[in-house]
Amino acid sequence: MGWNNILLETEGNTAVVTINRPRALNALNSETLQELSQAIDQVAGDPAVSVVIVTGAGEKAFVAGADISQMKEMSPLEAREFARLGQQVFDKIENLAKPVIAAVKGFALGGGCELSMACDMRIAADNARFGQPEVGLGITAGFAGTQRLPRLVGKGVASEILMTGDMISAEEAHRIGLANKVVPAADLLKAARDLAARIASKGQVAVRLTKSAIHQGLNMDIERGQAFEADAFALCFTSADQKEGMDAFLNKRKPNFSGK
Ligand code: DAK
Repeated sequence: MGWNNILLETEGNTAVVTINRPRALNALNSETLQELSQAIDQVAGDPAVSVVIVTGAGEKAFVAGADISQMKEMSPLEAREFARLGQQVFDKIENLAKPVIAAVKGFALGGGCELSMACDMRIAADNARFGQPEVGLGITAGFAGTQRLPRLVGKGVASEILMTGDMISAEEAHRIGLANKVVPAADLLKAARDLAARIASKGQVAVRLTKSAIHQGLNMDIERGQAFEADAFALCFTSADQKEGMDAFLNKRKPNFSGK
């Protein structure tokens, strides 16, 4: 598909979705959000894709936030449209039945930090800078930063990041659990692909149900979460992957999963 602001490349079982507006530090305007939504639909419907990597083009930024020049001119109704669009796209990523890895180099600010948090995991380049600078613009975070950041790093640390607007380094993001690991910037995509390959080598029915149980469970009390987990576990027993995985273990061979 011909998009202006998104690149989509598939290599083996991994799709790489790149936000491609480097001159505006990949800031998210409406067109970019719409295209991102279409790219996610495309990878969702591609049976060859097991894992998705989301990254930003250029050396300086993952995504420097929602597009301030577009937001500044919005009427309240347009702002609502824009907010709804962003929330829908981020929810689509979080609910995608395939794991999504954010590969973050440079700035991941505001909507960019929030985009990375809608992904299942974040790998940070050593030059990554995360932050929620919205309070400095006189607005609150709007793409669920006030909700996802406390769930990821705890209330106290999230409050400091969201209320000061201060940026944090890749190392700090790693220390507080926002980034899974930090790698040299030149190795970022390779590290993300390596992680994707490790996940893609496992039974995909189980991987997808795991994603769903983690995500749904975080929004439930532990009893309902455990009931959901038991159902997910039971569902695995309808799959060829479960039979293959257990047979391979018992016969001391490597499993050959079909994803079915
Ligand atoms: N929007 C639009 N353009 C941006 C941008 C952004 N967020 N960030 C950078 N740019 C543009 C700059 O304007 C500049 O354009 P030109 O002047 O060259 O035309 C170009 O990218 C390069 O940026 P700089 O010249 O500023 O580069 P520096 O290295 O000097 O500084 C920086 C990099 C990242 C520190 C700086 O650009 C910066 O502070 N950018 C803004 C970061 C920011 O505040 N991000 C948060 C945006 S607010 C909501 C939904 C969503 C949101 C809110 C509500 N609802 C549902 C209610 C989300 C809000 C946000 O994300």
